[in-house]
Amino acid sequence: MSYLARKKTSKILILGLAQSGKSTIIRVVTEGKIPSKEEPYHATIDYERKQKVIAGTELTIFDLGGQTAFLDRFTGELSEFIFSGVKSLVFVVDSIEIKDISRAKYYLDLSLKKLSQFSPEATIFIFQHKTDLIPKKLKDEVKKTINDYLSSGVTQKMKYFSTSVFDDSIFRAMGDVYAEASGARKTLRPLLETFIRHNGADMAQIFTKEGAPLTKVKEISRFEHITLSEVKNFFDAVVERLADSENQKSTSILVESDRRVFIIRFMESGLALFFGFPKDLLREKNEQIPSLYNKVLAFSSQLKSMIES
Ligand SMILES: Nc1nc2c(ncn2[C@@H]2O[C@H](COP(=O)(O)OP(=O)(O)OP(=O)(O)O)[C@@H](O)[C@H]2O)c(=O)[nH]1
Ligand SMILES: [Mg+2]
Repeated sequence: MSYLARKKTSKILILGLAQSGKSTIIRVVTEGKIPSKEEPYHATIDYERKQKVIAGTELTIFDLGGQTAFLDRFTGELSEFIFSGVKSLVFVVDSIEIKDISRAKYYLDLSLKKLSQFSPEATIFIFQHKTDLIPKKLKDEVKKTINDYLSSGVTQKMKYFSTSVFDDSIFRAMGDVYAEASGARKTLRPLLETFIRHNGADMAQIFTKEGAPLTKVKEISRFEHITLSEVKNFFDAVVERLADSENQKSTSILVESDRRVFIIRFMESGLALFFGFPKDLLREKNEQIPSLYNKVLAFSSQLKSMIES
């Protein structure tokens, strides 16, 4: 056995036609910043690699240039190198450039063929992207048309997301990709469920620090009474505080609304914990806020040791 600690690694491919939005998606979800509407387009030459550690797994995201010459090379002479060892493949398709859809389908089919050859276990995601450009009334129809078209003749299971970098959808979709590729869903969720059970949180989620949700606990991780954007505003407040404090690598913040106490904790590992507790339940249980706060810190330490082990 090797004495060197083996780090868990995972490869993610982001693929799609030129200008479908791949590099923008990666920038938004790894930096947490929403771009301006008039962002100039810079084609990706060849491919770019981006590293991201999620819950102890190092993810390598391959942003593959979408110009035809590159796509032909990736699915041709380079296919073994590109498609080997892949954990997740994300195929991005522009919702508006319908004239290009058959070309997108051609490369999707070719990629799926290579994937089944070199990484048959990989999870496949379809991002029907730039949904902000579709008139509201047509959204459902466009979604159905594109997804039906892309899925025709495909035997593998594919996970569909409608996405835009101008709302929460891209964070939810990439959160799912991260959770799947890092194995975080399996490890984080049971821990979170136990915490919720013991402490009566009615809102709970583990995010990347940019705001991509990594877990799914029924009714508790999908917020209806508060949007992901609001959570991200909380995050910004924490980040500001983090910038103010010199040598603090992890930090927490407590916010109260009329009916809830929110506790947010940023961990050194780049994860963020978000909890909401109903005040009436806290009163009922005679739970004091400082003790609740300590429980969140304890949970964070537990998570940290689990991730590092
Ligand atoms: N309206 C809208 N525009 C977007 C969205 N995502 C990306 N864009 C725009 O789409 C254009 C192309 O984005 P890129 O991310 O560079 O495209 P790409 O897929 O990486 O292109 P290649 O590198 O050539 O393969 C840019 O002008 C982006 O600002 C979105 O969700 N909505
Ligand atoms: Mg690009």
